[in-house]
Amino acid sequence: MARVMRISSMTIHPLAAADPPLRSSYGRHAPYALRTLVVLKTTDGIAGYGEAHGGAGPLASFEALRPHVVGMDPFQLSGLWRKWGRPDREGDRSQTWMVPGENPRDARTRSYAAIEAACLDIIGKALNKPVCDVVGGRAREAAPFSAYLFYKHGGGGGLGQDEREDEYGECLTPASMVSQARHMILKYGFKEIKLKGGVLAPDAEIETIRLLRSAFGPSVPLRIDPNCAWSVETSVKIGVALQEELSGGGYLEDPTAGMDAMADVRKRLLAAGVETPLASNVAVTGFDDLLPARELDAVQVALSDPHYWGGIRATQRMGDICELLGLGVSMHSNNHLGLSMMIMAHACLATPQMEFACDTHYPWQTAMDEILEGGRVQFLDGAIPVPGKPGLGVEIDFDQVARLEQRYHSLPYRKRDDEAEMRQHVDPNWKRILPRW
Ligand code: GKR
Ligand code: MG
Repeated sequence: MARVMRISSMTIHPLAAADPPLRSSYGRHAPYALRTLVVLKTTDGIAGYGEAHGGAGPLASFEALRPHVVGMDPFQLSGLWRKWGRPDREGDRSQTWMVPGENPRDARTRSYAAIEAACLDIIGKALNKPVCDVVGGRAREAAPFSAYLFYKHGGGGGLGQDEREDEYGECLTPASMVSQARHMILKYGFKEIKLKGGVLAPDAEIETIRLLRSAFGPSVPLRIDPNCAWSVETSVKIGVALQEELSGGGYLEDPTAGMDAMADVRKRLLAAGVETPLASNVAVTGFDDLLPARELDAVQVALSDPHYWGGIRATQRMGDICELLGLGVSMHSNNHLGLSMMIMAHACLATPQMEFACDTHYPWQTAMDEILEGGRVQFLDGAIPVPGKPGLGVEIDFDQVARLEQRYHSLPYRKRDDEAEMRQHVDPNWKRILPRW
């Protein structure tokens, strides 16, 4: 009988990486983004890595999960999902429009996702296969990503000695967004554009999209995501105004808050002859949102995320369900480092239904805070090819991890709070109001 491999240790590293002052309807990003690195080692001496969101909440969740992980066979992921991964149906309904990236109901699912990534990394290394092949093979040879544009204040992120060069500069006008797009596309080769909206008044954001359209032409699909900043009325007005610009593979993402309001926007857009799909990572955050989204016709493109939905295999399950329901699939992102970049790439490679270029915040992080051995993940024409190495295809630079971990402990940040940053630096009375326009 084959010898069973076991997880012999689990180490959790809380990390802080410099992050520029990006804006969204939540407020403004803090000078550091928090992440968590999970390192699993096996009795055979194989190390596997997972990355998750950061701060005190995730750390507690990983500690609670530890007794289930140490001693387990890394191949036995279904049992761990059954015990731990499934979303807590008794918990509060998703509130991602209140706290960016936080879905209280899915805390366990998110910690499961990082453990699964590390186990798949181990399995891939043991079998000498990339993770996308371990989970059923690749649907495409490279994972395409979009240029994720943000209005931002001047500053590259970090504080004091850690301050980063401001590669993109201040960007608070429609014209400067075109420069940001040109820079990012030239550097990475992205073929689709996502604009984070909900920051400037609607007319200025309409102008931004129009300028992007005339700068890049109809072969570059555009999407705009104001994170629910608009009323139904405003969403319809903008959807009608941008009918042409968002056509040809683009979409309107979370214009307004809540499934019913999204359904209302859709109904009114269709009545006006506008078929632009509505996408969501706010109204739809988990498996039990998919059916209502379809029944109400509130969402036509669901945004997956291998961190939030429960890993790479959950992303594949989501893709299958979306196909059955006739929904399109794209991928959401939040601040992340290179390890998550690879987790997202493998999820995309192995999910046949992922027909849109995925979101990524990667251009906003710098080489100085990369935790991968050999530096940053490389894009080829806006996409990440199947890596030549087994597992996730990357190794960790533990000197860098030590630096980012020490920094985490020296900083006061323990959870993301864009509203507080906004009050401190921009508007002392800032409060996130929905809808703002
Ligand atoms: O980084 O500010 C940000 C984004 O707004 C992020 O938090 C969102 O979760 O990118 C995300 C989205 O698509 O909603
Ligand atoms: Mg979104």
